[in-house]
Amino acid sequence: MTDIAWGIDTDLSAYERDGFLILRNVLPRDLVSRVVGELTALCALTGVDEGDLGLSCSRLDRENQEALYRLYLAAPRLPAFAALSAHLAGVAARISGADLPVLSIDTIALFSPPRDSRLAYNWHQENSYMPGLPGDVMTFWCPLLDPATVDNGAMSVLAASHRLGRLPYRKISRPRGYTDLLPHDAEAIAASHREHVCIADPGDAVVFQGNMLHRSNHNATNRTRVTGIFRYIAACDLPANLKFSADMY
Ligand SMILES: O=C(O)CCC(=O)C(=O)O
Repeated sequence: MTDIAWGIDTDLSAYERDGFLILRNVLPRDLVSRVVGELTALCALTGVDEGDLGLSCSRLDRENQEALYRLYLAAPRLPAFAALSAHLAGVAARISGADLPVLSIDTIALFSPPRDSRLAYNWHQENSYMPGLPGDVMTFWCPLLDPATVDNGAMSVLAASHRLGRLPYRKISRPRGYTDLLPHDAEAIAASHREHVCIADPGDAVVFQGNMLHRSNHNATNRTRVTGIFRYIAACDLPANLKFSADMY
């Protein structure tokens, strides 16, 4: 099973086998609501308020991408976002199983506007973006506002692709400074692995290993999909550099 309810006796073995797990109801609902409330208040500071965060972000993407970018920068600094990160660190510690602390690498609010190609990522491995880290990065992907569906471009993963290890990649430049690190033979790998579209509700999380191939899909709705991304490593070493930034690759 890769799709399980989170609880004290949850069987986590599929994380090793398939490279990912869908954890149902792993986030406290009141905390997710607080994140949405704080994000909505932050978004209103841009002067755009459609009375709905998903529609406001879509309008910002059309009319003021600079303001949407500033919202993206500020969002992970919100107190409720930090509380979610602290909550998931406990889950990460349990999944990693090691008797060691877990380090938070970064926290991101991903805004995925309709009909967007700029913020939609092709197949990639998280580890490619973090070459300086000593261990495997564990990522939690959490729909925050609306359920993640096929229509709004929920993330896909390729089951068991983490077993391929770190793959060589090509850098593909995209508009406005974005870079894809596309593994060689990504399409052939996609054809030979089971693609799983991560349909999930706010409160659920998909947790996956650093070498798991995954990508965004096209958002065909009029609402921006809002996702929290939380990344951790087990502190198996004292890393020389915990920065995760574009200048590392
Ligand atoms: O939600 C998405 O669009 C995919 C996110 C993703 O690829 C990532 O966080 O690395």
